[in-house]
Amino acid sequence: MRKRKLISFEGGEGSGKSTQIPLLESYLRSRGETVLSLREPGSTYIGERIRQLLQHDPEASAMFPETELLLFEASRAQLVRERIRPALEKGHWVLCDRFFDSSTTYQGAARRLPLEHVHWLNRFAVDDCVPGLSFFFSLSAEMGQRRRQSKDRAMPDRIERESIDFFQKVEEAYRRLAEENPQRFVTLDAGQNPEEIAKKIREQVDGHFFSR
Ligand code: Z5A
Repeated sequence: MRKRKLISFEGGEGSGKSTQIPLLESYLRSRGETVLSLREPGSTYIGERIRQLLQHDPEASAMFPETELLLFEASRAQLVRERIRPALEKGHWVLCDRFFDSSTTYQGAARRLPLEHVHWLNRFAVDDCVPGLSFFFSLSAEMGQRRRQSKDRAMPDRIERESIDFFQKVEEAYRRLAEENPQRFVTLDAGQNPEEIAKKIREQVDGHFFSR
């Protein structure tokens, strides 16, 4: 079976996902491919409204973890049906800045919601749209926080205000996920320079999608 041309970019905050997505997009376009780059939560009207509520609304600071999970899943369900599945059906590529693994690591591992509920909701939201390849940008939580602070001097959003312990749990959970799913995940050392990481990503994409 041909691999789904859906690639997710996962990892902690500041790990370099948003830097790499446009580089892979340009590479794929240079090969004549049509590419759609998306982010989670967001990338639909409904998803962007949910993003605002989840991250930036000062009145939403008392959100319960269960509510948070359901809002991420609602944004995802909309994104899959409105944009991801139609693009894949046309044979286009979809690059996603975070996808359902973020709910497993942030809401499951760090917020300690029952993993069986998180997995069930992930499946309900994405249906058959599972990535053909997922990159995990591995970086210490401390380094990620420093990078994020140097990029964005605005007030941290609701999730960015969590403790370093929270982000360490996220990083550990990603490591476990990548180990448990070696057929889908490629772990990248996100401490390397951006050009080196971009080269590794291109090599992996070539190997997974173009060399068979
Ligand atoms: N979340 C959740 O809890 N559950 C879910 O299901 C989903 C999401 C889908 C969305 O965050 C938040 O929602 C996120 C998880 C949660 N919260 N946190 N924390 P977002 O979209 O607002 O932001 P983010 O995904 O966390 O990404 P980010 O902070 O924008 O970081 P990034 O995209 O991984 O990194 P970057 O912007 O490419 O790079 C950060 C800085 O480092 C920047 O100045 C770069 O120039 C620099 N950089 C990048 N690469 C390098 C290298 N290789 N070396 C040195 N410096 C670099």
